[in-house]
Amino acid sequence: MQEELKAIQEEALAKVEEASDLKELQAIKVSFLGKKGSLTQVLRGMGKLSPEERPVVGEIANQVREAITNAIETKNTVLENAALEEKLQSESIDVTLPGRPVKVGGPHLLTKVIEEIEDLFIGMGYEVREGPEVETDYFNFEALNLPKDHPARDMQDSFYITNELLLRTHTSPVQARTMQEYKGEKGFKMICPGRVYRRDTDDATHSHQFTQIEGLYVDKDVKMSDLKGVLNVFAKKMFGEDRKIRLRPSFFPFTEPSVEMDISCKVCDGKGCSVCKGTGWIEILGAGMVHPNVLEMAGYDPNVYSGFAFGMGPERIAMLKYGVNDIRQFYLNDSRFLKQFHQA
Ligand code: 2NL
Repeated sequence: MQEELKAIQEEALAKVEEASDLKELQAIKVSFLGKKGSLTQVLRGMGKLSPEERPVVGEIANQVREAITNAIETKNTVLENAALEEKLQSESIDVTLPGRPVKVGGPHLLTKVIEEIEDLFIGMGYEVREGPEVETDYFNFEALNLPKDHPARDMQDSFYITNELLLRTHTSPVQARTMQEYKGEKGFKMICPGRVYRRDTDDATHSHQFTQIEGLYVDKDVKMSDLKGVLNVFAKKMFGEDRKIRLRPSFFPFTEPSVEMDISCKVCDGKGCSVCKGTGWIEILGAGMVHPNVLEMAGYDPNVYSGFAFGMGPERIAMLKYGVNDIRQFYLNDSRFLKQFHQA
């Protein structure tokens, strides 16, 4: 029996030594020390031994069990370390690999142009104001010298919500509201950028919703020459110092006199080409001296105060500056169009 135990120990130690993974080691443990394991089987036969033999064999059996248990434990640690090492190796990250590029968005071209115009006027002391897109008939038309029966109300077909409410057709109501807020008591300079709406059929140059930036300067002694000076600075900063401007007489119900401003064509430098349709000039905006009726309705005494106002379409400005030939490009959000205007 002692021989048998020795043989089991030898066999067990050899197998443990050869075990190549934890699963195999566990199987070896069961096959020797488990309920039906070979050591257990031998120990079951101890009952047949004589009382003298029993303690001797018992001690040897314990030694064998301990030897096998120790060997398994040692091997277990070795295999566990090996398994951990392999896991670390296979899951290791190569920190020297270049990162995957992250796609970054940027402001819309129209947003950039609007912000550029805002910055320009902020630099000249103008405050930026916004107002509601759903307006009252009063602020959108009445306060701007467009009474109910005024033919200009047909000129710009509007989206009415009720008899008194509509989607604003220009940003002028923001200016009318601002004048009213200052109660005719002091001068101010402001611009108001924002979305406006008109019942137009969309095509390359028309959209039923678009943006506008209007400016207003009210004070004692504001003159037409002030308007011309400010517009000249704007045109040159926006389109280049070598641009020239000219003012042509025009008509708006809310200004008198009214003008339209052209800049000299950048493509042909005023000689005449297809871009300026042979005229050498490109129309940029409308402007004028605020109509006395508009000042008066807002609470300003037109005998004491005067003002100039102007209005422009950022889409048109952006189209001219960046060579965009269809206004609908601004609203389609086709990334192939948009990403051309992202700088790194
Ligand atoms: C254009 C022309 C213009 C104004 C807008 C204005 C506003 C007030 C009083 C007087 Cl509160 N005028 N705005 C004046 C002249 C022209 O816009 O062609 N816009 C795209």
